Amino acid sequence: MTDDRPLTIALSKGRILKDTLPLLEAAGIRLLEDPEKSRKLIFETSRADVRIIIIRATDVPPYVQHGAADIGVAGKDVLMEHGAEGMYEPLDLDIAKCKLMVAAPVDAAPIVGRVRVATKFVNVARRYFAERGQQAEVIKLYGAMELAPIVGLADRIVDVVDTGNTLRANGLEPTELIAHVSSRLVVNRASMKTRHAAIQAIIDVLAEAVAARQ
Ligand code: PRT
Ligand code: MG
Repeated sequence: MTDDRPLTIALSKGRILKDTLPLLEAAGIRLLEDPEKSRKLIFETSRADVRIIIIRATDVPPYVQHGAADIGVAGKDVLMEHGAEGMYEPLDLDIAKCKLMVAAPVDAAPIVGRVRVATKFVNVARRYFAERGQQAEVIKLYGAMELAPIVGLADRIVDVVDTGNTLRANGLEPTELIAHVSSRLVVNRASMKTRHAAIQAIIDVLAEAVAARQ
């Protein structure tokens, strides 16, 4: 089966876009304008058969899962939270690295009984504390998790940490590592069959570009 629609790649602005563009260049895919300076959401590329859509980082998995994008780049944190249904994860791009961690106020006392956890990663947090047999009340937030322990909304937070500066600036410290995080190439399962040659060629070139950077 052939498909004449352009191959659609879903990216998010910020660190993922910045670190993915040089890898895509190796595959001959260059953006014709800078998304960071545009309000457009769909961008043509130097390849007539490839377009790039720019969406929120957390929206990349649903777009790829449902086939609105054939390929996407998403952090492992976002993939762990969303689940991998309908997608392959063929390549670790080794970019946008960080850690998913539990953090607590500096020198906090151990929690006896139920711990209150503020996070945007509610599924990851529920799974993590359940696996350890610790009762947890998980409170969904959309940002500024670091504030929650300061104002008494939660005892702990679960968030991604890079330098740890944001935690430190708010009197918190990382206490437990949940997972090492980097960004992954994800591919819609149906696209992988119907557009196999085009997609496999991109995976292969990206894999080479990633290896060349190590
Ligand atoms: O920003 P938006 O709400 O649109 O979505 P997002 O935060 O999910 O997107 P974005 O672009 O900020 O992050 C995309 C992906 O980059 C994440 O899903 C992670 O996989 C990865 N990544 C790598 C990070 C960081 N490093 C990181 N440091 N994502 C977020 N941060 C945050 C962190 O939570 C902290 O608040 O940056 C802040 C600074 O971190 P420190 O530890 O260096 O102070
Ligand atoms: Mg962000």
